[in-house]
Amino acid sequence: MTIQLERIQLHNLKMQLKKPFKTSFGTLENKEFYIIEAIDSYNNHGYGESVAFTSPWYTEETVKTNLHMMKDFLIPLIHENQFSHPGEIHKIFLPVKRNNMAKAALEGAIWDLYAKKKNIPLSRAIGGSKKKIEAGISIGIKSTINELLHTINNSLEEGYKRIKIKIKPGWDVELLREVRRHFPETAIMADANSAYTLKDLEHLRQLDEFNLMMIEQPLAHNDIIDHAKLQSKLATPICLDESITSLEDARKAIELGSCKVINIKIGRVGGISEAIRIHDLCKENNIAVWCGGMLEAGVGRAHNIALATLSNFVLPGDIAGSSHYWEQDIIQPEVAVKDGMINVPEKPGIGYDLDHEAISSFTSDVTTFDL
Ligand code: OSB
Ligand code: MG
Repeated sequence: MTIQLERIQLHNLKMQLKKPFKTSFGTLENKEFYIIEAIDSYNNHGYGESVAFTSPWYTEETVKTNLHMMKDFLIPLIHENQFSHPGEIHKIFLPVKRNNMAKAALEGAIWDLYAKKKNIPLSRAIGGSKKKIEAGISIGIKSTINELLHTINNSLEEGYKRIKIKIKPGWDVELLREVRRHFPETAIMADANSAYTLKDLEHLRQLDEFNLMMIEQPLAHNDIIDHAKLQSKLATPICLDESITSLEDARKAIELGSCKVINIKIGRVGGISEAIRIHDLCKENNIAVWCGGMLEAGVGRAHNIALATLSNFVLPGDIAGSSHYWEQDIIQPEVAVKDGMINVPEKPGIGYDLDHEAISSFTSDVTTFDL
């Protein structure tokens, strides 16, 4: 049965992070994004969240390019094409090159709407079966090693199952040595966000002594060749993040031996459907995957939780609880982490109610498209 959308609304929100989040590419202090609300002829409401930042330092997309793409290209494509399943949206969007976060935001709203129509949780609609998922935490670059050690300690007390530490040249070997000295058994990984090149090979080889679970995206955002060379010389598994933007990217990276792990982010790969295909390909090839994060508010976080219920998400993701990021989130109940686990909601769709009062307090602008 075709899904008949009557209206799409783009709610522009701005939320302040509890603490600034520093990476090798810059510092994020607040998050501006769109909540996409898709409404069908039966008055079902589906919600998606755009994940790009205001600056193009992580990938090329921004909050403004997301709006431009959705408004001028992607919503018109939804309007012109018939579909009966969210799995068809990826193909409908194919004429538009890249702009994966804009595509994923709209597709996500349609997935939620579809699951609500079927009266099943989103996790089940995509084929997931876990009842709980493991929560990991991503810790930004701090001013001192002591501050980092304290943050790690607090995160472990809160129950998080693995600690990811952001690194960059000058904040890496010495720091990880100290971290290992204090936390000899903890599951620890490092994320470089493309801060190195192959010229740093000898430097990066020093990381092998710390028994890290993996090193995430050490080299360029668009590279898989040099990562393959680096992986052949490193004992530590390489995990790709920025470099994997599609199923094709994943296939090539696996063929070349560029990584042993892939971080799947729904926004980076253009939606849940492509994320599932990457998950399946990795499973066939014994490549472990985990769900990455983009400092999402509640709606995006709910989509990540649903995705992480698929069977090959065998490692804890960057899916922390709402209170790690926000004084107040935009869903009810908020995402809670208990003993390092998050319960997968059982209600239809994303499984959380929207806190409309909170949403309006963060909203500066709403754009409506009648279809
Ligand atoms: O590289 O995974 C990343 C945040 C912003 C941009 C890129 C990344 C991250 C994180 C945070 O590591 C993950 C999260 O807690 O949402
Ligand atoms: Mg990363």
